Amino acid sequence: MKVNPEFRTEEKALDLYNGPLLELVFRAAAVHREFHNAREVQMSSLISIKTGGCPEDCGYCPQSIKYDTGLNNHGMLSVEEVVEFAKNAQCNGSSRVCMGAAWREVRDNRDFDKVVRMVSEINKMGIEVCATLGMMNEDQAKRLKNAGLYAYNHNLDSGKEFYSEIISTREFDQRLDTIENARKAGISVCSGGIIGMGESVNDRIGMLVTYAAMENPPESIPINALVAVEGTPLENQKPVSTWEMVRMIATARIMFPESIIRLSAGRTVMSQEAQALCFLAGASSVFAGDKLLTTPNPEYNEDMELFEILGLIPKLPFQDGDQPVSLPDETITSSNTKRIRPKSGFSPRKISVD
Ligand code: SAM
Ligand code: DTB
Ligand code: SF4
Repeated sequence: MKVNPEFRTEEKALDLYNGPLLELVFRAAAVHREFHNAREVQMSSLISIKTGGCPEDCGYCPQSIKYDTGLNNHGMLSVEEVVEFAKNAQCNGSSRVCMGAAWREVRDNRDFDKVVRMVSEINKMGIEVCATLGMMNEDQAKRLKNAGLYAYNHNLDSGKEFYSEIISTREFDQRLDTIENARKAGISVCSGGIIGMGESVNDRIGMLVTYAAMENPPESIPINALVAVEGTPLENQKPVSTWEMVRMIATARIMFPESIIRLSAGRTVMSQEAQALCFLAGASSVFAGDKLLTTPNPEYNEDMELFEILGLIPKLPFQDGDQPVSLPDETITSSNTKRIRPKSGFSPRKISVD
């Protein structure tokens, strides 16, 4: 059962979210045990392959060019750097590596060629590869799939009404289009949201109901607590309480019994007890490693200590789907590049103009 038909409407889902907390957790824990091995936690390691300088104005994001957050921007990492990161992540028990780029959208240029190579190399290591690169069209999604991409992360972040209050440079419906393009290419979808941005409970539920209306809801639903970064418009937001996080996770677990519910950003300020309650409420995944994209995350050793206390174990890769086959990449981009006139004595080279 991908979506629980009982909670397809906003009214029903709201009742569920607002119900007595311990009843909600109890029910979520039961659903979790019916559909999953509740001892297993899927660990994903995040790496920012291109950091900062993003033209979008997402009010929560330290990587937007519109806000001065003192971030150390960097251009594309090399394929070797990313493969090295993936090897470490695999040794530490991660079953998935997720590569993030501070892009509005994927462009058919040499940076994308590089991402395709990264996907192929990491997939061949026998670990799930995810990417979060902004908007992408169907051809780009197919190219990533052919390279061996397992999942694509593209969050709706909140309900449609609240969306325009935090982002003005793109539309909610454009997010839906990219999710659809990933689907058409046969890529597993990771899509969720952030709580604590000043949205109402209706906005949170609005997002979940949008996923519930999809023919195929996301296989993975990250629930992030806002990391309020100085310099962003949301820098002074009051932190979300554990109870709100638990309610959101439990509601998502009951609505989407088969999906991975990911306890995502915000764990550095959560106690072990609070995280334990989130696992009990049906969270089945975390981001592992001391950094998310640009902000801190619990150290690997801290997580292992928590897993030991709670009797949790890392989930192995490809338990929910087959490993994709990495096909040779035939689309090496030459558009968006132009030849520059060589100075005497130099051989011609190409520069990117995107
Ligand atoms: N640029 C791409 C995009 O927006 O889809 C990919 C990277 S973007 C940083 C990925 C996701 O990180 C966002 O959709 C948002 O949900 C999450 N995120 C960004 N900043 C955050 C913050 N300060 N706190 C919590 N989550 C955040
Ligand atoms: C998701 O839902 N959360 C992750 C991942 N998908 C890409 C990102 C969280 C980013 C938190 C802020 C930062 O570290 O820059
Ligand atoms: Fe850019 Fe993504 Fe950050 Fe928005 S969330 S500013 S699109 S990197």
